Amino acid sequence: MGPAPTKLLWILVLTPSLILVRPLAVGWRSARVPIYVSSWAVRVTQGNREAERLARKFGFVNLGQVFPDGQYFHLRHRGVAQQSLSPHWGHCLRLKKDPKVRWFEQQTVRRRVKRSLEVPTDPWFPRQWYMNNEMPLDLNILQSWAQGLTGRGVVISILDDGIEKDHPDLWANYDPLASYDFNDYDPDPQPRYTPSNKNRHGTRCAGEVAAMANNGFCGAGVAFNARIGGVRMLDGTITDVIEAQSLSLQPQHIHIYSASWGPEDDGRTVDGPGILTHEAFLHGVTHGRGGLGTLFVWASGNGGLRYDNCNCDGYTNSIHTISVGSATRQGRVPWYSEACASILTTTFSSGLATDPQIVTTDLYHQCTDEHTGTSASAPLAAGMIALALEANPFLTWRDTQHLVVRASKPAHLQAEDWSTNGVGRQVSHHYGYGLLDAALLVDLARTWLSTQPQRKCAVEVVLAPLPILLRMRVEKNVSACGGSHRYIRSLEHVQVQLSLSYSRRGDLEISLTSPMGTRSTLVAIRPLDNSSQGYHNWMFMSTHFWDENPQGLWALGLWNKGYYFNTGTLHRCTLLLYGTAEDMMARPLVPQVTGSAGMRRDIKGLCQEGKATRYLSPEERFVGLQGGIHSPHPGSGAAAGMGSKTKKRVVLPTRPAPPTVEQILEDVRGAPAEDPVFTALAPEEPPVPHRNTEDPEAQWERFFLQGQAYVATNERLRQARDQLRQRCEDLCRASEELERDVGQVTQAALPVTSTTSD
Ligand SMILES: *[C@@H]1O[C@H](CO)[C@@H](O)[C@H](O)[C@H]1NC(C)=O
Ligand SMILES: *[C@@H]1O[C@H](CO)[C@@H](O)[C@H](O)[C@H]1NC(C)=O
Ligand SMILES: [Ca+2]
Repeated sequence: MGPAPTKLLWILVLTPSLILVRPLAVGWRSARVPIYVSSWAVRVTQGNREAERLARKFGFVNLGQVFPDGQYFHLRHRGVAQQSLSPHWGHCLRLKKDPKVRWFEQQTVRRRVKRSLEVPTDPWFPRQWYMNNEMPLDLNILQSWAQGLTGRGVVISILDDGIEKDHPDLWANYDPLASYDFNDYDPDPQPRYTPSNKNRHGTRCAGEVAAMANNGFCGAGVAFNARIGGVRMLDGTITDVIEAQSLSLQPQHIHIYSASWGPEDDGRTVDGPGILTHEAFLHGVTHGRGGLGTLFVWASGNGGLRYDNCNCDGYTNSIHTISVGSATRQGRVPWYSEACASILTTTFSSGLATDPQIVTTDLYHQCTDEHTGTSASAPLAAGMIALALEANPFLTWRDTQHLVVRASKPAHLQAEDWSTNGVGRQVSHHYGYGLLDAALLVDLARTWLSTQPQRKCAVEVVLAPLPILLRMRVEKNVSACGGSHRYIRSLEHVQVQLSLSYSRRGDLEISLTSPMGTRSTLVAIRPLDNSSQGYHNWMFMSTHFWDENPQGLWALGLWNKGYYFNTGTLHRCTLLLYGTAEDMMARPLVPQVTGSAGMRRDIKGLCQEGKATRYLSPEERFVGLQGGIHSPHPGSGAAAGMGSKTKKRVVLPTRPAPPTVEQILEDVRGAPAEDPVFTALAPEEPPVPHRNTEDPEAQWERFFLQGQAYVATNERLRQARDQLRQRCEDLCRASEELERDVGQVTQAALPVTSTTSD
């Protein structure tokens, strides 16, 4: 009945899902028999002198006091086996007989499972105020880590001025396949070192995403187990070709591209992607990531001081990018921040000199706490999205945006323009939907079912030229392509394609009001924009109508807010609605997996209700995927599709009563070979995303089924894990009772023995 054979059996049974089971196996083993080690705790009243005397007399080594100034001493005996299944009767007897010994106990191995809310030990982590729970409303990243999500298996590339790939806090996560140098056309993205360190930007952004954790250096990245690459493309002449090549580097390998650049933030430029770059975005979202779509995360812009507006920047303004704004620690709009209708979400960054900044890796193997600007916000969001992708690898590029909308909260962010849109969400031109919450994002991601294929409905609002008046409103009653296969019930992005001439472009404020009454400013006045060029087929974009029903009266507003004698002509205006025929607000609002939490012990070993439930690591997830359940009724919802089917396939044991000592002793003789829970966790090959040529409907059908199977399996495994955890806890408790019993037996036996021996 030694521990070896049973342990072996456990390994055989448990290998499929090591991460899940490792702590449980340990817990189980401790439930069997106490293992005695070669040290004793001894209480003597007369302090160290008495302990020394005891040690000399019986051959112990005195390892000193357990508590300072206390009576408890730690003694070790070199002549005793390091681990033994029985206590050492001889030494116990001698201590028992010594009149100066008030109490003693031979120590046993206490197997303790580490609790999940581990805070990284990196020396600069305490300075990472935006993610270390130091403030009540931070990015909630510790909570996602507590669920075991750290970006494992996700690949991110920073498109910037290079990456110091041998940096001590980056090298282990560095991914050469996600890296390239398009400035020198070679595979090495190492930055070019200059006296002013101007090429430190990419390295700083990379550390925010994936700086290594618990390595005793610098801080920790948001997704510290993700793979990180860098594309060097900003340190030289930038062309459409270079941008397009950078954005389409390895689209089957890289999941997320993070970019913190764009046209000059000078408050007067209206510029966007060229033909090739536009094509790169389009190709990325349709073919990248096996057809799920590449994720492009973009910084909104640093033109705040020049009253720039990021809707005049065709990169952040693209429906294919997730545009990220910034907030200071105090929850204010930073001085550099640009507002616009295309911002989707916000993370923290620097503010005034008195505000703390972002901690990250720096050139020359250094660490900095002075990373700033909107450039610092986008990588934080990219890291958080990596956590969501780890939680659910089947998210499409649009699913991700849906989730970001739902996981962003106004929190304590201050702005003059917060307003409630037609589906009841708070939205602002400074922050989009607000501060991104990593824990909420991953919770929602886990149970999210793929959205239907994107529909696009174009509505001509103005065909014949109209003179632009001082303040005018152009209305259009829209059916949202009702009655056709392009009909849209729930909006995602809304674009307005405009051609107009105007004497001073920056004086014209343009707004769009939806049938549900949401007014979004497509461009605010830009005092420095004195151009007389107007807009030529410029695409404005707004995220503020997300999930609204587009049917009804839309209104384009044009308002001269500058020079009274400005004149102009509105040549053309097309409203482009994107979305699906599904009523997205009819989906369940809350994550469905917050149910039964397992019992857990706190640091003191007390049993208590667990707060964070740990979900699947990639290993566990892939184990689960192939055993997935394909509901014959797409649309019936995750919970419904899962429930009945699961129970037929896998008979989960009902929550067991705490086992009796006899049952535990039975367990000692060998774990059951057939455990219904583990049968459910049979290993399979992970699915490999593949390029495909299927039509969008078929592709969506596939994503939907995969996603639904994923959600169902995830839920099933969560239930199984909760039950296992409960069982483990029961066994731990019973084991401790057993240890106590054995202790009492030992103590009780000693006086008897003492009369007959020695
Ligand atoms: C828009 O058109 C629909 C259908 O023709 C009509 O029922 C509705 O009253 C119109 N709305 C407005 C505000 O004109
Ligand atoms: C706009 O302003 C800039 C700088 O103030 C000036 O150089 C330029 O000539 C102006 N352009 C027009 C069209 O007025
Ligand atoms: Ca570190």
